[in-house]
Amino acid sequence: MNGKEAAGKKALEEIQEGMTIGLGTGSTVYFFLKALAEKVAAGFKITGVATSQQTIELAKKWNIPMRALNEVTTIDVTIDGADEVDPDLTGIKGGGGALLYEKMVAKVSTRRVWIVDSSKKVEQLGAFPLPVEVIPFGWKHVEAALSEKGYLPKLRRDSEGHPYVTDAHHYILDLHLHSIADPVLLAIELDHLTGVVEHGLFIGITEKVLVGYPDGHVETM
Ligand code: ABF
Repeated sequence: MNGKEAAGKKALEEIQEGMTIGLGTGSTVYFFLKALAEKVAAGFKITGVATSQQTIELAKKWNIPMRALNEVTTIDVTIDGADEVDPDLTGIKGGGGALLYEKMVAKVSTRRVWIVDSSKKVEQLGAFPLPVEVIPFGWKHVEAALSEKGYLPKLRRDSEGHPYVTDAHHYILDLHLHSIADPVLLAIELDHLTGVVEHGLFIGITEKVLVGYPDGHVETM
């Protein structure tokens, strides 16, 4: 068992029957969904709310009952992955391109639990390029404004070299910052940049992080 699988399975302990659960996106969440689907197959009653088309497809494949975000008033707990997590439980998310829907679902959720492998733990955020979701209209001007600031933006492209398009039909500029000394300040700056829809700085948006290690043990942050 690897760290992702260990954390994914451990997250089952956060779930009770009858819950509405936010279902995150990514390869760590894959293990959580697989384990959850086995409980559902054995009669465990829950309702899932997905954070991406990718997760919707997995849920359909594994017969996990789903509702759209607009069909629920609250979500009891959301289980999601992350690309980096610092000691304050601030994270960078969006490597999988789902940051907007992930942040929407997280903000509606009563509790949020991230599941990561130990490679995601960092002292300071920024080695992982920070995803910034932008509208396609005028994205080159947003890119220029971010370049002016020295943030080294790079348009995310798909395997064929076309601009990567999110589930919400936006583009993503990844900022190569190397380190982020003040995530709060940067988040405020990005929030006020016209054309930016959302960014991958998740600040105060999780209560617990389950960190899986290669030997299968899971640490709680
Ligand atoms: C998702 O989990 C994304 O925000 C993030 O990119 C991803 C982490 O990916 P993985 O679990 O595949 O390492 O929430």
